[in-house]
Parts: sequence; C-alpha cells; structure tokens
Amino acid sequence: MTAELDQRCIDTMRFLAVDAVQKADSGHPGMPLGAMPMAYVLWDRFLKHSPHNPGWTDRDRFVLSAGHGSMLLYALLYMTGYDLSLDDIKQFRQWGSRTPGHPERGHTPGVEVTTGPLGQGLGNAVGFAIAEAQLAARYNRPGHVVIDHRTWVIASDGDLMEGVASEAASLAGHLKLGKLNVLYDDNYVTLAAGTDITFTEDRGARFAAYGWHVVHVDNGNDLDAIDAALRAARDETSRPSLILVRTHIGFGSPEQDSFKAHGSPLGEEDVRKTKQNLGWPVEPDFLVPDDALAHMRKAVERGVELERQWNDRFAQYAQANQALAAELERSLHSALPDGWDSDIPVFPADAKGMATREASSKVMNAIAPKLPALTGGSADLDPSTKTALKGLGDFNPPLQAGEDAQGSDGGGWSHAGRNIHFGVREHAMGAIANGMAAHFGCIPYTATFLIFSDYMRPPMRLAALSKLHVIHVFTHDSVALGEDGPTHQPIEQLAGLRAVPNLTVIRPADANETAVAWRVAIEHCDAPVTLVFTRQAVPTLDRSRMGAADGLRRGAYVLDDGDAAPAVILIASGSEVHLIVDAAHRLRETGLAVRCVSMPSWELFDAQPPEYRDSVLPPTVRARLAVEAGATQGWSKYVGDSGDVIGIDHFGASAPGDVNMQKFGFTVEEVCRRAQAVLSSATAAARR
Ligand SMILES: Cc1ncc(C[n+]2csc(CCOP(=O)(O)OP(=O)(O)O)c2C)c(N)n1
Repeated sequence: MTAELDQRCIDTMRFLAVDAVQKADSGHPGMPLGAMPMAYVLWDRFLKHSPHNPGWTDRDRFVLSAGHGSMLLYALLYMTGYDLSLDDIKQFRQWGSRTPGHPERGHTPGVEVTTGPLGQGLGNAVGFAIAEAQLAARYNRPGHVVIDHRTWVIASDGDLMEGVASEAASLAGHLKLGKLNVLYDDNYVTLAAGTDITFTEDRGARFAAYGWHVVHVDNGNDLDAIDAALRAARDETSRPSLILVRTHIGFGSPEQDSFKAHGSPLGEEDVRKTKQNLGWPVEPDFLVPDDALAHMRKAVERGVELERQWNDRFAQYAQANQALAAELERSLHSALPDGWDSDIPVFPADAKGMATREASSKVMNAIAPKLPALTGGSADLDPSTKTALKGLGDFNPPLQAGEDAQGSDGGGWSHAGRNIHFGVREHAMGAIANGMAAHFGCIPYTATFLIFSDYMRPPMRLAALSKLHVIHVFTHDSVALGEDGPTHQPIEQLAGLRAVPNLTVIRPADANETAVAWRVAIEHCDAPVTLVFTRQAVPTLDRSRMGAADGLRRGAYVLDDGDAAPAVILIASGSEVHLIVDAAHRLRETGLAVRCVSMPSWELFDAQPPEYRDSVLPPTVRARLAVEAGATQGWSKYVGDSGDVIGIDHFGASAPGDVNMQKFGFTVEEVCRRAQAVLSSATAAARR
C-alpha cells in the first residue's frame, strides 16, 4: 500500500462528492473535501463492517452526525462495496434515488441512522454505545465474547453546538462508554460564518470535563496522525473519545476555509480549479481509478472473513450457552418470546380506580422480566412516571462498595442494568432511545411529563420518520395534574403529537386499557408509540357491563350503548372517558339514547376499515360531543360539522386538579348540557 494510493482513494471520494453535488446542483461539497482523509483512514483501517451484509450483528456502527455531508458517506459506501452503484451516486438528491439529500435509515444500505438535524446523530451514537454495552454485559461470557463492537461518529461544529449533543456527551462521559469514538471535523466554519463569531469555547476542554478522553490531530490531511489518534481512541476503553481533527472546509477549492464552501455546488469553474489544485484530472466526471476501487473493495473480503470468524465464535457460544444464545437470536430477529405478556394483570372493576401511570407501572413490571429487550428510563422522573423496572438493575458504571446508591431501582449498578437514568436530559433521552432502537436487541422506552414532550420533539419526529420502535411514556397528561400550574399542564401537546406522521399516540381510559396499550406498544415494532397516562386516579371501568378494553386495538370502540339506536354520541379519551359514562347515565334517565365511545388513539382508529369506523360512529348520527382535556384542534374530524368539543384552548392554572377540571368544564353537568345542545342543533340542522 503506497501513500499515493491512499491519496488516490481519498481524492476519488472527494471528487465523487464534488461531482455529485455539481450534477445535482444542490448539496454540500465543503465537508467531504475537508473530512475525507479521516473518513478514509477510519473506514480503511479501523471500521469493522461487512459491506455485503450491512446488518451483520457485530459490525461497528458508523454515524455521520453531520448529515449534510451525506456524499461523504455515499462515496464510502460505494467504494467499499455496499449495494450502491456509481449510477446511484450520479442520482444524488433526485426523486426516487437511493442517495437522498441527507442519509436516511432504511433507504440506503449501510446507513445506520437518519441524520441531518444537527446533534441528533451524536445522541443516536450514545444510544448505540449504551445498547452495545448493555448487550455485551448481558450476553458475553468468559471466553465467549459475541457482542464487541464500537460506535464511530463524524460530527461537525453544528453537532457540537447543539444542546442535544451536550446532553448526550455529558451522559456518555458519566456512563464511561469506552467504545464510543467521535471524530470532530474541526474546520472553524459553519453555514453562515466562521466559528470565531459563534463558537469559541475550548471544545476539547469541555469534553474532557465531561469525562471524555480527548485527542488532537493538528493536520486533517496527515493520515499517520489520524491513524495514531484513532489507535489511541481504540485503546482507551474506560472513557469515550473525542478526536478533534483540524480540517479545512472545501479543501483545495478556491473557497477553502470560507463558509461559502459549505453548502452550495462549487460551480463548473471552481470544480475545475479544485481538481487542478489537488492534481486530479478535470475530465471525466465521477472518475474512479481501478486501483482505488480495487483497494477499497477489499473491505468486502475482510467483512466476509470477519463475519465468518464471528459466526464460529457464535456457534461455540451457542453450544456453551444455549438459552442465552436462543434469547439473543430472538432479539436479533425482533421476535417476542413466547408468553412475554402472560403476567399482564387484569384489573378488577373499581370505582375509586387507579392512575393510569400506576397501572402502567404494574404492566411494565409484569412484562419486563419476560422481555429482556425492554429497557429504558426517565429524565429524572421515575418516582412520578412510575417507569422503574424493579430489581432489574441500574445501567451505570459499577459502583464501589459503600458509595451512595440512592435512586437505585434494585438489582445492582452495572452496564447490564436495564434501568437507564437519563438525568434531566429529555432531548438526549429521545435521541439516545432512537440509537438504541436502531441497534438490535433493545425495545427502548423513555419517560417524562407530557408537557416535556416539547423538549423531545426532534428525536420523536426522527423516530417516526425512520420507523424506529421506541416507546415514549408521558404522564401528568392534563390540567388535572393540578398545583404545578400552567407551566406543567399540557394543552396543545396531544394535538401536536397526533400531527406527527407515523407516530401512534395512545391515551388509555383506565387500567385495563393501559394494559392493552402496552401490548400494542410492544407489538407495534416498526414505528414509535407514545403512551399518555394520568397522574390522578381514574375509575377502573366495569367491563362486564361495557365494551372490552381490547377495543383499544382498533383505536376507538363502543364502550357503553343504550338499547335503542343512539341519538347522540359522546366520545372521549383517557381520564375523560369515565366522565362521559356518568353523563350518559344521567342523560338516559331523561329518555335519551346515548352511546359512549372510548377513543384512546386516533391513529389506530383511522387505520380501521370504513365499515368499522362507521359502525362506531354511524354517519347518520350527527349529534356528537367529544370530551378531552386538551386543545380541541382536530376533533372536528370525528364530531363533524354538527358536533361540539369540550376541550381547553387556553393555558391551565395552578390549583388542585379536580378544581381545574371543574372550572374548565369537565363535569357531568356540563357534558349533559352540551350534549343536549348538540342534539338540538343537529336536529334543527336536519330539519332545514
Ligand atoms: C438542528 C439544525 N439546525 C440547522 C441546520 C441547518 N444547517 C445545516 S449544516 C449547518 C451548519 C454547518 O456547520 P458545520 O456543522 O460546522 O458543518 P460544516 O460547515 O463544517 O460542513 C446548519 C446550520 C441543521 N441541519 N440542523
């Protein structure tokens, strides 16, 4: 291997990026020009992967957190022999191509996570590293190591500026995630300016303070220095590593070191000059020298050999540890173990009832011992969200005897623990959970108050976009949480979450609906599910006289019906369901035929065939009233033009929860009054 060939490989990929951006007339050439040498050294000498099997279990994970530099990744994937052709590269950013503007998980082989919103990828990477550490601690046995891979990241200034990365890095340092290595493309330039006007802190010192191992490379074109830094990072096993590599954005181009090189095609003239400056043939475009391709394609053979060795190791492991191996295999295929749900309780009818967060705790703790993949935690709210998996260990570096262990969920402090203490870091919690879900072997859950879903929106959206099986638990779901007041009382959050495509939101009415909601959340393995629970107790409905809680699976169902065809339909979710049941009783005493529909999930209901939806909400019954302690936006879809909604389109108040509910119209009297009114106006409209 000669230095010239190394350089040819790097320049081949640099100009694939430049030419693809130029052809698309859109994209980011600056980052690939500057960062390609470090990417090359990493992929050529360090990354453990198998291009012909991008899903190989024990591969290293590579995250391009600076997703705008997507052409850097596509060039690497093509050159190392993934299922991506030169034609795909030429189709960069075009309709239907496999090379979209930013890397998309599930779209391009070899892309581990969807990146582009800066900082998220770094958070995902911490999730990968947590998943690896947890699974290694759980499954590896002395002499039988089957989980042993690293997570590599290329991150940019924008990544390091974003708060989510700070949260995630702080946690990673605390957790001593020694197999996490971040290469920082330290080029002093962002989209709109030099970093001298925005970002002047000592980044190395900052990460050192987080507990990271910090390495500097002064010249991002010095392959030996990069090699030495990556070695140092790999050899450091007890701390994550940050490698600050001083690079030059748009290296070799007339606009080198200028923000102008960041995000626009260079233009024909500057493409030519850049090629000349770096000693590259001006013609043809998309030039791939045979020897460069042949050299980088050796990754395929290496990958096959790495896999073969791993398969041997796994076979020996499976012989020695049959049950563990079977469990691991199941996880690999995202299969649920037989009987995973057999301990989920059935809750007896009880007028006093229990908070759905409380029921959720019981259900989670019935599932978790049988479903090892279920792991997660809260952003410092376990006592409130009730999401601890009791006795299943705390994910943390092992504590020395005698150290303070308050906050423990029992079962010991180690990387095998299934309770992850995220600290007050909602944003990172969401991003980390996405990484864990994108790894294999984990069904991650997160937990906080519903109001703080606002702090998690970006990763929730990405989970939905990239079809990740993450379960979000949100408690304290309405003004009924009470005295904490309007800063803590969600209003528009439900409406906002329901607006996210591919995100299923479920707000169960009582303990038994909560149990079904958890079943759906676990089974719904190709998208995130958001579970919304109450702080306050709600009655456990008497299912011997009402529709079965299993109706939740269909999103909405007839909970309680009169003998006659309904004249009016009351619809509610969550804690307002018992209210409409009580109101219906009272209305029936006046001779009115009332139907109660429990509607815990719009998305599940919308997915039902029209016949089912019409059977629950018959089109002929136009007198409909929806009741939900949140913004009314969107309910008209179900109540129609003649219907009405009791909701809350203003902020809440600091007062006892039951007082709030009463003041804001959530009373049997108000429901009866509005139901009568809606019936009158629907009847009048029908006469017109
Ligand atoms: C959360 C988020 N905010 C804004 C952007 C738009 N954007 C894309 S790249 C970029 C900054 C680029 O600077 P840097 O991260 O240093 O990348 P480089 O210029 O080195 O390519 C911005 C603001 C984004 N992608 N994500």
